Amino acid sequence: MAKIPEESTPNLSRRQLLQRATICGGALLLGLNRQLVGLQRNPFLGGTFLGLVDFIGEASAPLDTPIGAELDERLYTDLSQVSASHRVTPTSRFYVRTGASQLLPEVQGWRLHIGGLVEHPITLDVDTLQRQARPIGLHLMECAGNNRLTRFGLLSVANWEGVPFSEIANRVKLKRGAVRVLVSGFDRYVMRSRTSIPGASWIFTLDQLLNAGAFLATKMNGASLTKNHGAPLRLVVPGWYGCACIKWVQQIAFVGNGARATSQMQEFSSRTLQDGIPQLASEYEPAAIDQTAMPVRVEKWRVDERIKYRVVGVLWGGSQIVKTLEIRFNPEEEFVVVDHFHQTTSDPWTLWSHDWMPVAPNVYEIRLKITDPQVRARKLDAGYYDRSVSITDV
Ligand SMILES: Nc1nc2c(c(=O)[nH]1)N[C@H]1C(S)=C(S)[C@@H](COP(=O)(O)O)O[C@H]1N2
Ligand SMILES: [Mo]
Repeated sequence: MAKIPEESTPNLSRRQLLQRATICGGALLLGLNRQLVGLQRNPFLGGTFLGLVDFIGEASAPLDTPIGAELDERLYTDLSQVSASHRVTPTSRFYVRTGASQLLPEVQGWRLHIGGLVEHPITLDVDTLQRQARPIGLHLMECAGNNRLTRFGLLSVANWEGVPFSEIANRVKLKRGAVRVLVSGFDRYVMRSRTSIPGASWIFTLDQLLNAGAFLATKMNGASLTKNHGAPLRLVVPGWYGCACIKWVQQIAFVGNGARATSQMQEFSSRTLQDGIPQLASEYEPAAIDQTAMPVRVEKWRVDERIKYRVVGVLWGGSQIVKTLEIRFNPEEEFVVVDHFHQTTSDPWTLWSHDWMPVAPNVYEIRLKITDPQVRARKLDAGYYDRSVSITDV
């Protein structure tokens, strides 16, 4: 597989570095302990939780803290906090891949234009859409550039509300040949980005949007969208990478089959595993997330005078329910079946855990494998989601 370009971390200000230094340690552990008590199947009950083992070889970017501004703004979610009772990412910790522009218009008076190959273009005000919105449920979002350098923190789950795309499409009568849909958001910024090309829009086939259950979100986790998450309107395409989930949506245009790919589609072509950088929208594969899995924390316990570890992780992506998940602790070791894994839905993520007693102190590179036939797991199998820990105590 070709090398996938990485999301780069903007430089941190001194203040941000200082903030970071103060949030480590105690508070996190306390919070975790509380969550662990809430875990249903805890094979280590009765043991003492000693702490988390850090993943090594990943960037030291701060987690759960906004850094940078505008197009370069990022927030990496601390995934070590995910548990059965914390399946949804609180909005203040939901990842941010692009911050809101300082030029973003006010929400009052925001309009959505629906045009292109339609009999009569229409303009909807945001109030109309907000009145039409309803609960949609939990959906995961992941940036296609999520990787070690971002500590895999460009991955989150929210409980969404919004208007199904089917209802938006029903408001207009399509002309012949209107088979694709161009969704565009507001994208003018004051600052010049160091890491991204401005201009967020994506072209889907109408069927792709309908089959995925795409919707225009107005709320997440019970409150209006925040500016950084696309207020007042953002597209969510369940199962697709975040780059297709256009924020600050202003325009929906029905277009023909020959439409050219947008700059956003081209910018993300290798991260969405396209073949080269196709010129036409029709030459793009859906930017869907393949099935994948990774550890999110390694817990260290003392149980009956012995040191034991528990690896907790998530599995997400794809559209099939996976039966068997396997784990390997170094390329020389064999894959073994993950102890506690049972998937019931492919969206959002599924938590799994595995009890582990390493044989010797060592650096272990943890990789997961999905062995079900016919499951595409290209990034997983290429080692893209490998995470390493250094074990000193066995
Ligand atoms: N208008 C607009 N929408 C956008 C982007 C953008 O830069 N501009 N970035 C996309 C990318 S790359 C991702 S991963 C998701 C991130 O959404 P979030 O910041 O709410 O997590 O938004 C997508 N939508
Ligand atoms: Mo992204």
